[in-house]
Amino acid sequence: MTTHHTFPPDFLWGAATAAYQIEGSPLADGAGPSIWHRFSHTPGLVKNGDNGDVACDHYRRWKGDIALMRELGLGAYRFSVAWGRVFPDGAGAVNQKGLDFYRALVDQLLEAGIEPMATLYHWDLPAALDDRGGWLNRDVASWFSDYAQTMARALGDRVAMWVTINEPWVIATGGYLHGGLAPGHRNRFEGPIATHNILRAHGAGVRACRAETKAPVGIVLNLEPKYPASDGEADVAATRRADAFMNRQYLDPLFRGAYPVEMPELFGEAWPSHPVSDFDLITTPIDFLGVNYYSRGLTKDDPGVAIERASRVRNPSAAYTEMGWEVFPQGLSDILVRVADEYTNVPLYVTENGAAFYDPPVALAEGVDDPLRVAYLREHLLAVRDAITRGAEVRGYFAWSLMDNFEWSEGYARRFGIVHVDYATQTRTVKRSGRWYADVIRSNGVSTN
Ligand code: IFM
Repeated sequence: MTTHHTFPPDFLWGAATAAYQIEGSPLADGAGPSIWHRFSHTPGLVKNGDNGDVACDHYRRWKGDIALMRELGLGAYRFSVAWGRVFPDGAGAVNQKGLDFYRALVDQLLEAGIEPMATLYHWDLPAALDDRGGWLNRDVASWFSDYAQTMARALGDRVAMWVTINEPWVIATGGYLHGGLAPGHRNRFEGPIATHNILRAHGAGVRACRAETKAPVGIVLNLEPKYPASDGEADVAATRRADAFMNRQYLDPLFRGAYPVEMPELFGEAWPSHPVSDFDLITTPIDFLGVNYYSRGLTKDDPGVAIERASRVRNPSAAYTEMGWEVFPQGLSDILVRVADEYTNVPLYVTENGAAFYDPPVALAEGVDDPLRVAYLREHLLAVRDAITRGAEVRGYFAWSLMDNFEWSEGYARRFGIVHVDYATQTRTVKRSGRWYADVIRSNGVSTN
């Protein structure tokens, strides 16, 4: 017997992308280069030497892409603005053509009946600001605030929801601590400085948006619940450290005005002290929290790992995605409920969730059959519904990603899309997962047998 699991009547169904991952034409119409442009053009840093020069060519194909969103029945589209299109030098003079691109995109989305959710920062810092220290420079908070104010002034009456910053943990850890992402620094001292300035910039950005628009403003965190690999004391303590490092390092300052007590011990002499007044800025109230969820961390004590002294263990009975991430839907439900119970009663949105599984580079005549992705999405949507029944106020869900795209240091080798992209021809083909998701949207729910 088929059961249909319905969602609340006004639940928002969307899909997400980010500027550098899909747009291409990174220097068109007066745009300034970003740290990702530089990073991906440095030999050896991105798999197969890939870069975002063309990506999905969305900068030129955006009209067709919106038509595709309409075909899928999306209620909302989460995209990001490339800071360097609007401010080629990161600060100072506005590049009108860059602003016009996003204005046209937003107008067309509205015409298609799709709510625009704009993320102001999804990792592509203008290179000119990196030259001035980037996220390590305290001035970044005012650079970001000026940029946020410009965007909110230009589009505040049309963008339905604003996100300041996407995934602070990844920006600080990948960009400044371990160096796998732009700008590629590997420095224990820099990670916490970057984190703190990202959070300050977020607070300043919220205030700047509020000065210009009544639309809700929030931030997006990537949260990964940690579970101990055993009941042993060492693994339980490691799990607490891993949780402090990845989750509470961001949740606590945003909602409680202080970093977790574990932080000085984790970073040792690299942990800085911060002016108390910074936390007034960081705790500036937000209207919603976006949660990006992909997997959990099954955690064991590992003294060999810097900072959190913990590592992930493989679960032999679980399925894994091509990113090497365990498929664990229960973690999504658990983290949403935890955030609602322990941190905030602002509405929550799942702003990214999805999976990279192998899809052929070229769509076959019969399309792209991706049963693993369908199963992943189904199980995670049921987990969202479970979180709602457990009391979490989850108002919407955005599949990552609308289409296959540039997966950062993995280049084009990982496909997350519910729409397939043939990069040689730029042909888009809706995958089975995309058709399945369109049915979910149409019926406002998930069917199971
Ligand atoms: O592609 C990324 C995205 O840019 C941020 N969140 C995780 C995704 C998958 O790795």
